Amino acid sequence: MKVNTFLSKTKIVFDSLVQKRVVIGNQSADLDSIVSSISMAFYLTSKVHNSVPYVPIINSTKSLIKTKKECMFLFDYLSIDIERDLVFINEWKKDIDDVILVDHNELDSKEKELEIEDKVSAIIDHHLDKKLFMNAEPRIVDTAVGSCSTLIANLFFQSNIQLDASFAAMMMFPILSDTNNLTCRASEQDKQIAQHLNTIAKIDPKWLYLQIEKFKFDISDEDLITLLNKDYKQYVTNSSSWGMSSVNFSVHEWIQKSKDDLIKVKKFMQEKNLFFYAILSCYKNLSEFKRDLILVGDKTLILNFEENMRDNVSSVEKNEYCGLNYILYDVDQVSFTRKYFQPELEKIIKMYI
Ligand SMILES: [Mn+2]
Repeated sequence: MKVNTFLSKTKIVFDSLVQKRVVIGNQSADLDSIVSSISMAFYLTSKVHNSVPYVPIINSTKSLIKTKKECMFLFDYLSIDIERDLVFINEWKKDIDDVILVDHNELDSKEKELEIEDKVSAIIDHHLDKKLFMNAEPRIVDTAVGSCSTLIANLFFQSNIQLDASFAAMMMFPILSDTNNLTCRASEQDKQIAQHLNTIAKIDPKWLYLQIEKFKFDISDEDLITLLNKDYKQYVTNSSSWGMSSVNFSVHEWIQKSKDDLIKVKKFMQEKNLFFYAILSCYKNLSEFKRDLILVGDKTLILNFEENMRDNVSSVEKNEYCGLNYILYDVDQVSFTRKYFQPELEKIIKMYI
């Protein structure tokens, strides 16, 4: 079965009156989260003959997804109509009685509001294990892989479920994207799975990766707030909210050029009620990938970071502007993603609040 055929079936189920089982990715709703939810829904549906389809749910809004050019490229490639074929989290319904989490293993604040705590029955993820939902089955949390889709593709290969070329191609998108075409953060398993998928998908991985990269780094016509929202995650530590965006431009360069934008950042934080906000970049300098990081918060918190952030970053600038305190770092290695920094930052925040 093709991906778009499967999705149209799930949409019928979602709009009907039957009890629903859903698969939901993380709140950043990046390629990995979207693809993981669709492929896991198909895996669970295919495992049982004549099963009512599991419905993948996109953990974001339609309007935000439309700003993500690499996601729109994926939908285009698979002839998925985002108006017709996809379900978004704001369409949540009361008769959903089984929730599978992919690409995350704890509930975000929006999910908590939906009161689904006692409905989570399975987890497939590659982030730091928060040891929640210990009775979930399966419960696979493997931080070694670059992409959650690798873990789901592996489930397919361990079963005898037929995989259409469209599904195989779809799962290659996040694996190649998250590992820079298997050159960074790629485990042996990512490499093997990508190769295996490609025997079915038969696409040139180099071409596919370059296309994704082109769309991901094309920020020419975007305003700052859209860019900050595109790949954003919000966390709660000791009942206070903080957030972290991943962006595709150098934060240092941006601050140097347009310091006034920090006022927009201040507004962004106020709107989301954040006491602390981090922006982690991944950008291309000549042909090399680099990262920098800015941390924004009150004076004491920033001082706390200055004293405790020692590993894998070097401080570039600490400053105050329009009542915002911030510290700017160069990140030593491009392999340090948000997945790495989130628990690091959380540790330091906990010392402070
Ligand atoms: Mn992921």
